[in-house]
Amino acid sequence: MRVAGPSATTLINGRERELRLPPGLEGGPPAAGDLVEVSEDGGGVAAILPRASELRRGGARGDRVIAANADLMIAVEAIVDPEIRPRFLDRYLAAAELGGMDAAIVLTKADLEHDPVPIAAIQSRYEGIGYPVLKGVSSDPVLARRVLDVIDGRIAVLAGHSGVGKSTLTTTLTGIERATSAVSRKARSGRHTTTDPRLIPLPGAAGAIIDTAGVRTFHLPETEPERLAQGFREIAEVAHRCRFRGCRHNGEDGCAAPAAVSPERLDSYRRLLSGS
Ligand SMILES: Nc1nc2c(ncn2[C@@H]2O[C@H](COP(=O)(O)OP(=O)(O)OP(=O)(O)O)[C@@H](O)[C@H]2O)c(=O)[nH]1
Ligand SMILES: [Mg+2]
Ligand SMILES: [Zn+2]
Repeated sequence: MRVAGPSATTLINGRERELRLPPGLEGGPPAAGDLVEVSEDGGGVAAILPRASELRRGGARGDRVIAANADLMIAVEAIVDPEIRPRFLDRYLAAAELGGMDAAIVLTKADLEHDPVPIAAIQSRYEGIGYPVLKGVSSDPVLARRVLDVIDGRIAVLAGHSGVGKSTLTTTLTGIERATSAVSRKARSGRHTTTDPRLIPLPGAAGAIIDTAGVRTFHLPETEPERLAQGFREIAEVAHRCRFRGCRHNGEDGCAAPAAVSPERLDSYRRLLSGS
């Protein structure tokens, strides 16, 4: 499903079809991965079906659904160019947990010069809490094969900042050419290349990939403070051991989080709790 102004590209029995989007469509606009009901005349979208999951991001103009019905979010982060930022990674992971998806991490640009020591530390931190972490080069079929193993026939949405290699990896996974563009060295943050987020079935295997448009900064949607810990699986797991019910894990007496959670992850959580 690709939405362009008043119409959406849909996949019907493996063929792409443009369908009209009626104004005021309930729950709309549809997002990549949405399942829709086709109108009686066959030319439009009649309804968006209830979603099994949602990857949402926040923003000044309200939330946006980046992908619907994905089983798995793959957070794509470049090791360098742009520099890896674990705080951002934690926001994506929280968005996946809160949106009802499993998550994994792919670290790209392993071919570019970098210090391996902090990268190994990041890798073991996330593997320690159960997220698969793969490292490699987006255009390398060896990495793609390992990503396919993690996807394991499911629908996976690739999420991450602009210029990290989502579209390059999508092309390696699916053989379908996706627009990519070089990261501007000066801006470092990269240009926004992908403008047509869409679901692409994986060739010769069950499952599909949703390549999304990267952003410069990713914000979580507004989340109730008491719900935020659900976005951090290892905090949620120990919360029942905190002395106080409804503990915010923010320096309270008898909080179980500091002993069980890495300082970096706890810091990410607390920053989100304080709205930064
Ligand atoms: N050296 C190297 N370059 C890479 C790698 N992955 C991606 N690139 C390059 O980084 C640039 C951006 O890659 P894209 O695949 O367009 O990134 P994207 O995440 O889709 O970016 P947006 O669509 O803006 O969100 C391109 O020039 C790619 O060739 C990698 O593993 N190694
Ligand atoms: Mg892209
Ligand atoms: Zn606590």
